[in-house]
Amino acid sequence: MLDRRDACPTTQEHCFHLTKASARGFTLGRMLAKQIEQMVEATPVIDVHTHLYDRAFGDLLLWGIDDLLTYHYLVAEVFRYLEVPSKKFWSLTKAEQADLIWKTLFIEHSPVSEACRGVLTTLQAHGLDPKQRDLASIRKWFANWKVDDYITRCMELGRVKTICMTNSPFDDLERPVWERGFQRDDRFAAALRIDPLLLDWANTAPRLKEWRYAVSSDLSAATVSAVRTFLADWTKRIKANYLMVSLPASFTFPDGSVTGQLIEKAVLPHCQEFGLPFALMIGVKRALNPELRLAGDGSGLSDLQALSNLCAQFPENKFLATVLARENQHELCVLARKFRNLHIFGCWWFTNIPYVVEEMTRMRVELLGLSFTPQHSDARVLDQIVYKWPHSRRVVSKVLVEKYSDLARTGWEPTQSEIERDVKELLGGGFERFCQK
Ligand code: FIX
Ligand code: ZN
Repeated sequence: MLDRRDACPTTQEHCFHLTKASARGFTLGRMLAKQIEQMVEATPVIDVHTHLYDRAFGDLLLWGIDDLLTYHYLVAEVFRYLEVPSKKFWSLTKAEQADLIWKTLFIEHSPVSEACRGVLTTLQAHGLDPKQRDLASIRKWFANWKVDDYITRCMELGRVKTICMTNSPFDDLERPVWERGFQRDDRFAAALRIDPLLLDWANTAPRLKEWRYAVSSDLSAATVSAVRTFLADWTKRIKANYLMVSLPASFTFPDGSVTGQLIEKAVLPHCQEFGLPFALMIGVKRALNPELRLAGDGSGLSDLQALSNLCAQFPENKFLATVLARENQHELCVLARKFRNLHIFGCWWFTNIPYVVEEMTRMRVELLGLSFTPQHSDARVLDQIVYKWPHSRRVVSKVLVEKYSDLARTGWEPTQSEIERDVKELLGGGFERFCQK
């Protein structure tokens, strides 16, 4: 096998030369594949959607082993095995729930699911030895950390340069912090989350009224104007980078519903005025099993005609989108090929397992080149960026190595700086440009 990395005769730069690999044709040399992996590992990422908070929000920022173990992904998994009724589970303290999850998912069974593996990757990255199976000493280690230092450590380990938060003016714990004001940590970017406005108008209108926005329950011009004032106030207050909603699988547009009217008359004109994208996460079935609380949401097949209509009817608006059902992913890629005002991102929630991330990333590259954002973490616990990013990066680099190898077979030799450029594009550069244009 010939493994060369000579200076390219046509440029001054190094090219990733081909290795002749027996009868299977050409592949990139193993050393060069390693270099691509290292590049993907080392490039800082913009995490475009999380549920993490600037430290000014105090306890809203979850971190540490007990929060890690009681992540709702793990709660859903522990209920598969538990004999205790859910009421009893919810009556336990957080530490007791964590104990039970550790015992059930890590000690009594091998922790092979993606969410379980994530906990172990995190412990390992911190230099803890997961095979000791010693939760007490893990807790002791975490107890020594101060949140400020821990934020920096997790961001360094996950190689995350910016964390986009999910910021809801409708959250009674979050709202007062914004209203009081605080010194922003510029590593945390804001996103204005508006689910209650779009999905629960009956209960939201009275709240807006209480906050002195002159809305009535109808959607008159005066009400729409007051909603726009509300959106403008909060966009400015939090310096929002985009507006966001998560929508049920049954979402349709246009359909004359209150949701549709608010999107059309208030949200989209507002986004246009402020030059902001509107992010849609489509396909959730909330409270499929309410007993499981946050862990009880499900997934459904969506009709992406709604997204297609939005992109076509509002070409001046920018849409960020991710969809939950695996079965919707191909259609979403096709839509992104048709509409330049659509940028797709992330392998959301149930699709964030290596098996599906790999197929989605490969499909997206094959249909969209590099004009998409392969992943977001959706982290709810700070520590999760320490595992979610390495797990995702591994898959992204695997697909990239495969794709550069395919190019190499044609005689196209990507240079190191071209690969660097491409990786930056995928890990936040493309997203940033889409948001700015
Ligand atoms: O709507 C969302 O932002 C979802 O990501 C969450 O509701 C969900 O609970 C989650 O954490 C998924 O990863
Ligand atoms: Zn989320």
